[in-house]
Amino acid sequence: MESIAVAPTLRSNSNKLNKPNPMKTPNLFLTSLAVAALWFASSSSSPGAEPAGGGGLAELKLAVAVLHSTAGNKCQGTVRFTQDGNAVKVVADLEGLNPGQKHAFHIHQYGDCSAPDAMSAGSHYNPEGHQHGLPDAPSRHAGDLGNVQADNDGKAHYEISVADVTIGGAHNPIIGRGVIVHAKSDDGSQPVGNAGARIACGVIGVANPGEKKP
Ligand SMILES: [Cu+2]
Repeated sequence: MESIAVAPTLRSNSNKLNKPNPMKTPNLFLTSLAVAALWFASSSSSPGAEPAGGGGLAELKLAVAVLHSTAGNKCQGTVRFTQDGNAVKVVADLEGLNPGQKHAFHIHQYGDCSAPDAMSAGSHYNPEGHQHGLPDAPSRHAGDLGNVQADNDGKAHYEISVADVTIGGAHNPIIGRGVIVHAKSDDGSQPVGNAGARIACGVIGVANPGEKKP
């Protein structure tokens, strides 16, 4: 997106002096060049230093999201992602849920939990423009992971394997995006399953391969 969008803007800037903030686009362009240079430097100069990510995001096998409660809620937990061939296995361990209740569980578009209600994470991660659905539905968002079932202590262990995303590959990468737990269950209805408020939010990041599950 960057190079395609930026190049025409640079050309037009050189012809039009009244364009607002003419330095902004070149700065962005140089920044992205610098980031790209750093990317190549880090991926070529540290063999073996980071087995899970030394070859770049496309080779990531492990990711993790640490979920923190949103304002007024107490849900928290950890979600681990493992690339397994063409599928990603998702394993969630959560607490602070409503005892005995199902809670919607999604990957959302942005890895931004900054808003107190986590609305900053955007809507469901849906890069292919599908309708919303539960995991067994013929059409669903890539981020539709269904529901977790809380036990009588408000804890949930949930596992699901999904084939329509990758951790950092070319096909619907999830690294850097958000994970949301909702107050209500996902009933599969349009547009987002009637799942209510967001009670926990986390960002999918590169997992420490040495970190063992408790
Ligand atoms: Cu959601």
